[in-house]
Amino acid sequence: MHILRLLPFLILFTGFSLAQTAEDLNISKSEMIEIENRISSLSAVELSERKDFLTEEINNLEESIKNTQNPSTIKSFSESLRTLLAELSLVQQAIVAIVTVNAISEVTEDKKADTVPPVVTLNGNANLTLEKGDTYNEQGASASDLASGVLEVTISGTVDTSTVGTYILTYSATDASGNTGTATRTVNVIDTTAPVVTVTSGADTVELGGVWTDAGATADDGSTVVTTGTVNTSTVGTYTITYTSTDASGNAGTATRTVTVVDTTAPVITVTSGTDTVELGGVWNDAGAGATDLSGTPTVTTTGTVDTSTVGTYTITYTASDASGNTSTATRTVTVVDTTAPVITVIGDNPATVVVGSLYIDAGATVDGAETVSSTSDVDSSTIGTYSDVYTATDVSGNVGTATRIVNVVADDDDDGTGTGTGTGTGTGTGTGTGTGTGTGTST
Ligand SMILES: [Ca+2]
Ligand SMILES: [Ca+2]
Ligand SMILES: [Ca+2]
Ligand SMILES: [Ca+2]
Repeated sequence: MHILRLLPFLILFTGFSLAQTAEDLNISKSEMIEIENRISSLSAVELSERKDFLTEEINNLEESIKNTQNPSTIKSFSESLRTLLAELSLVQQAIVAIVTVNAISEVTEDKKADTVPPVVTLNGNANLTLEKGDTYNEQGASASDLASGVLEVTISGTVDTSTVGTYILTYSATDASGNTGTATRTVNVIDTTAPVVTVTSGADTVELGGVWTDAGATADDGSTVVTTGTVNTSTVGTYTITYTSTDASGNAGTATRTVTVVDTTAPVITVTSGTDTVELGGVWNDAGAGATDLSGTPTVTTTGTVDTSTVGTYTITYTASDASGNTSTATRTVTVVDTTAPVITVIGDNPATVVVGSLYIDAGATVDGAETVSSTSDVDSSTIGTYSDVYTATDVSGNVGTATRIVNVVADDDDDGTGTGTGTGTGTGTGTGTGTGTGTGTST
């Protein structure tokens, strides 16, 4: 039993000189010192009980991890597992140290039968962490036994790097006397890689008022893709669709799609029906034009003028513009016409009376426009009868205005055959001119 009292010394200075470092055990130096201090006060029996306890706890934790989907719970369990595995490894190391000293004592002092199991030493770390999908390389272990020498190591357990989880590999060696020594390696397969989300190519420019269909996205690990964001095809603009995929370990990957709603369609413009034939000198009112567009009511501008003082054909152009700068035009044709004939006013008496034999002078006529008045006359003042002067004026549009003066050539109302009388007459016409007329007669 004196061996047990030597245990702290053996563990700290002899046994542990062969043990793994804190780094190997995946724990901090302070954690390792804390565990060592705790173990060094344990007896061989207590160490054995502690080993059984730890083994059971580890098995329970591993079972819990397998049955848990929640990534944060798995993380917490894995943290506990890591500490327990480190302690188990140190406890086993302590036990090995004890049995080794025991064996030395037995071999050197008692020459008893071999009751000491082989010591199994791992090649590489006792705790490994691999990313899901990595390759696990088995580094093996060696075993030696004081009585049997170097022994073959049997490995049990498997590592599936395609599945997140904690895997325990057990390395065993049995000596010639049937004593079995073991060592374990813990391999944690974790997933810290976010899914890579790839946006499926689609038609992402859509006409205002059109239909946009989301081509979606895929995750490289087959995780579900959740889509957020909307596209309002009734409003021109740029929209972002976000695709998010979260794997079972809570890693999230995202990708975005930009969708543009454009308006490339010109407004529809309609000329409002109006009165578009206007008399020269009259008033024309523009009935305007209306326009519609999916983006809202377009502005309509009008160009062109109508000069109602000049006969002719005029074009009015209406232009409608939408918010995206698309334009439509429409035109209206306005015609200024002259359908009004010149108005002629006869100057002087109408009818006019002329005594037969006297001189008849045409007093002429005026016109309301700028036209020239021409006239014809069939008056024969030497012969009693009814005659007429006909005045005519034609405007530039070919409208003809006429007026007629009736001229009555009458007999002298004196029946003695003589008489005197005077008469004057004036005449005006276009241009300048004067005319005089005299009449003579006799009277009693
Ligand atoms: Ca042995
Ligand atoms: Ca992943
Ligand atoms: Ca438009
Ligand atoms: Ca006219």
